[in-house]
Amino acid sequence: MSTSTSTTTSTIVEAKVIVSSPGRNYVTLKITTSDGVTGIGDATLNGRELSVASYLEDHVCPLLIGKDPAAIERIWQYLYKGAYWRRGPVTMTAIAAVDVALWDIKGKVAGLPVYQLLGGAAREGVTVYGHASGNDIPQLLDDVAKFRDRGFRAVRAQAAVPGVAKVYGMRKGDGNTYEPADGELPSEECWDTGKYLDWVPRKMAAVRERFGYDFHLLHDVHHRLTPIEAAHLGKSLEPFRMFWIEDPTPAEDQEAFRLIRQHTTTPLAVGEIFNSIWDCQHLITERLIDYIRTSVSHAGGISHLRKIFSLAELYGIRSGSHGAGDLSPVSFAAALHVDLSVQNFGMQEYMEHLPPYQEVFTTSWTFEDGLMHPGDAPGIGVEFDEEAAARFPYERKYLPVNTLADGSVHDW
Ligand code: EZ4
Ligand code: CO
Repeated sequence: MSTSTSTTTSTIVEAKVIVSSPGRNYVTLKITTSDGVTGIGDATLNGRELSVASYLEDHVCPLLIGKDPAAIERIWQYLYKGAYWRRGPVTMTAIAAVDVALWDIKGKVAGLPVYQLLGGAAREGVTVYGHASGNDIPQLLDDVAKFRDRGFRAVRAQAAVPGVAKVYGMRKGDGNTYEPADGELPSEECWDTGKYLDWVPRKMAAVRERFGYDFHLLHDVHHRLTPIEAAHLGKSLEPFRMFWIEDPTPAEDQEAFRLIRQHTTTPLAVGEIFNSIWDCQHLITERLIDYIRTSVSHAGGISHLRKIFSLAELYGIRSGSHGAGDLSPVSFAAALHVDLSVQNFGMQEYMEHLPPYQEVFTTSWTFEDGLMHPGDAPGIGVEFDEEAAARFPYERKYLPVNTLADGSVHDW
């Protein structure tokens, strides 16, 4: 039986997975149609890259050949329902890569940037936040100043915790990245909740004292607290009017957010490790959060992310897409198209990619006065140079593992 749902006679003739490391590992899916149109998607799952590459190469690419590239929703459902084994980071990242590549193709065929296909621009630009960090407060303040001087309207502030050797969010050297997943084997960090809880309000007080309240201030807790500890942190940060605190607790436990919320008016954001709308359902419908931070690449692509954001819109919850450097420029551009077009956009994370990524990915987005725009090139607006990618072979890398002082494993 024919599965074609449009009038085009175009079919998918090739689906290829390219793993490369221009600055860090990226997995890219390239789909080609019988009309010679190509589309690209990002299938990067930091520290577990090859599993998605295999899922695509061994199990998904063969299914795409001969299918109608215009039938994005049908292909999405075919890969999701047709696999029987649903959800999970590997599956949903693979589906996301297919989805984004097909939107890229649809845009190129139509001669329109993807945001136009999604309904057009709902705003002039996308507010992004930069990543400031420092080994102490003066260094952090210098870094915040740099972002403000560049025009950023929002800054995330992370800093070393006195007495804790290595902490999430700290840059290594002068590069833009802070967690390049730096070892052949995982490095270890040692966590101390008490020291952290004492320190964060002092740090935020210093930032507000120096720069005032005329910009958005954010902070990532990175899943490390219990609900009652997170409630304590939220309360202690209320004077500094945070835009949000992100991932306060390990979010498998959606109900935990009810307790945090009963105690604090500091806005809550969560979702970067979620993979589907089902991971967000309870948090959204019970109004337990303020921002949903699912990403294009780890939550099923543009098609699925839009469904999540539409559900959130019903409940007055805004978007805040994950945009760390381990999401390739393809995902980041795709996120900008979604951000520009949805009514309930809140904030977009922007962690600049590491050189020499430009040798492989050519982007058309712009940054001006704190706002980003995906550009008006047809499709996603990112070009991928396969020959250049071949110069940067895959390198095995892991994210760090976190332990407590007694040696037990803690959330990283
Ligand atoms: O640690 O994407 O908000 N950003 C983050 C990220 C995550 C990485 C993990 O691969 O928390 O920096
Ligand atoms: Co985060």
